[in-house]
Amino acid sequence: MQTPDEITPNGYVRRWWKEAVVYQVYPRSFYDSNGDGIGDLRGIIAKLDHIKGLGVDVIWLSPHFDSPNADNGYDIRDYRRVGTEFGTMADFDALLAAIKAAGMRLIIDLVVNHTSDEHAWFAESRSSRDNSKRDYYIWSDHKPNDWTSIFGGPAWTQDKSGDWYLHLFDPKQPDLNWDNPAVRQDVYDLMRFWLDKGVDGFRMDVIPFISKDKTFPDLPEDLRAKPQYVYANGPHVHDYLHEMNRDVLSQYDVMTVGEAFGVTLADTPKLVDERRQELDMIFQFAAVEVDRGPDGRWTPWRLTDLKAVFARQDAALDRHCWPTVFLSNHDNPRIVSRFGDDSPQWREKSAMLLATLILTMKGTPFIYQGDEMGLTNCAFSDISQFNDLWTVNAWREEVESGQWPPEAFFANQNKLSRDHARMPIPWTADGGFTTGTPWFALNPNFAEINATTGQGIYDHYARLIALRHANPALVYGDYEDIAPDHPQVFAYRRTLGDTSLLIILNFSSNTVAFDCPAQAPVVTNYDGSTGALAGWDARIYRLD
Ligand code: ISL
Ligand code: CA
Repeated sequence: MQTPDEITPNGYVRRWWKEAVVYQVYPRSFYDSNGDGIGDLRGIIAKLDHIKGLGVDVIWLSPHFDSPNADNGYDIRDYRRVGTEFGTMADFDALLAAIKAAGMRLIIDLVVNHTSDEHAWFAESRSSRDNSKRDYYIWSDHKPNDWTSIFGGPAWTQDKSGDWYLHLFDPKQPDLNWDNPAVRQDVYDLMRFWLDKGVDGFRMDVIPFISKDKTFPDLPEDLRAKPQYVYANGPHVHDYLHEMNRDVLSQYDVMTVGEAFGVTLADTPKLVDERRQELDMIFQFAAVEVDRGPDGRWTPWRLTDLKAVFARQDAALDRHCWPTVFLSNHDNPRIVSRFGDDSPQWREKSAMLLATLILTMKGTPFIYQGDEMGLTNCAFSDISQFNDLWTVNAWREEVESGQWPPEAFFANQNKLSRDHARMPIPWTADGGFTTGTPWFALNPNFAEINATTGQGIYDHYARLIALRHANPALVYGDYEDIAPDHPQVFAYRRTLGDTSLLIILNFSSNTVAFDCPAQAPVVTNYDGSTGALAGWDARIYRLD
């Protein structure tokens, strides 16, 4: 018999994945166990105590599949094979078993908007116009419209047959044709393959892009710099997600989180309202876009804008919807450099403050590897130092063409590049990522900023996660911003039944007077803080 759902005093259905804290591993850069310079699955097993010690519940593993790595694994050649650089299927099974033995769960990346152009389906599909897999991808005998790839350049490429295929990302990432029922069945089968192994769910890459408007209108002028808001609004996205839920996901006790690139806050409930049976949660991009201008380039951000995002998110989602909380991942800069202060004086305090924010907000928190060590952005000064195709393409299109001076390009990339987060993890003052040559350089500051020097930040994460697990109010509690207009202090209450917690965060290096309770905080990043807020002071009070 099924146990009846437990409901919180404010009306949420309790679920394990709402109460979980997730830690993202980007396997290429986590830890190399065999000296070939590439992080691997055995490396994750070797460092599992580090993850477990934080107290997290779920690991999200970025793609570990066979891939030619045009986009570091987000271009999959074979969904049922482990990339040779990461190990074998036996290593995967050992990793999954070790994660379960440690009392944690594992979700994997589902990248099915597109495959690699080296996937067997595409090899067949492009082989001739009448191949049985032709319709697995999106072909046209002319270039249908002016859509652009998210990575730059046109989204249509002409192939050998003379026809054009659609790729919303790199030409090596052709988009699958989800209108073909055989494609959907094949995707559902590969999902079952991993679910039957015991994985606990999926993070779904750019999932709102799966349905295309086949009338292929040109991009509207106002969305030319942000075409994701067009691509995410295809006609059948909800039909397909509902079908996937009904046929696959609902048969397992798993969690799903869709990467909702191009989805507005207002449209979020359509994907996650539990009554619609599509996805459990999505990553909404509003918070990580506070420092992006209308052209997508970096622009200074204000705390009041970030607070407004959390307030709007809370207003947009009722008790039938569940949010995620994240300020970093493998596509974003380092959290402390972006939202904190990575100068030697404030790096540690501000990293702890940001941890406090993420772990006391309503929604499932996602921590990105290395943020618990206080890792920072890198100061890049030459195009040869970058790995990411997005940056390399932008250089070609914007700098080599003379549109942008190199200094402006580097200034922007040093704020926003995806490569900051993809640098190998410095485990020790000697680097400690590999005994060989790393696939990508470590941040040159690794002697000072590494897992050992980051122990204080790590311990703070662990304290906060323990506090969250002990206080349902931090998970489910109502959210109330008590000073939305304050330019430096972010202060909010989380209330559930009789329990209320007050979180006060000084987002500045200045001492700031703020009305705080007289009692001692239950968790703080300063010893016994009372009185005015010190620089990057972060305090949690229990009010009952
Ligand atoms: O990374 C970005 C810019 O910061 C985004 O534009 C990103 O491309 C978008 O969020 C989609 O990301 C996902 O799909 C991409 C892959 O490159 C990303 O790593 C992945 O997270 C294509 O699969
Ligand atoms: Ca390796």
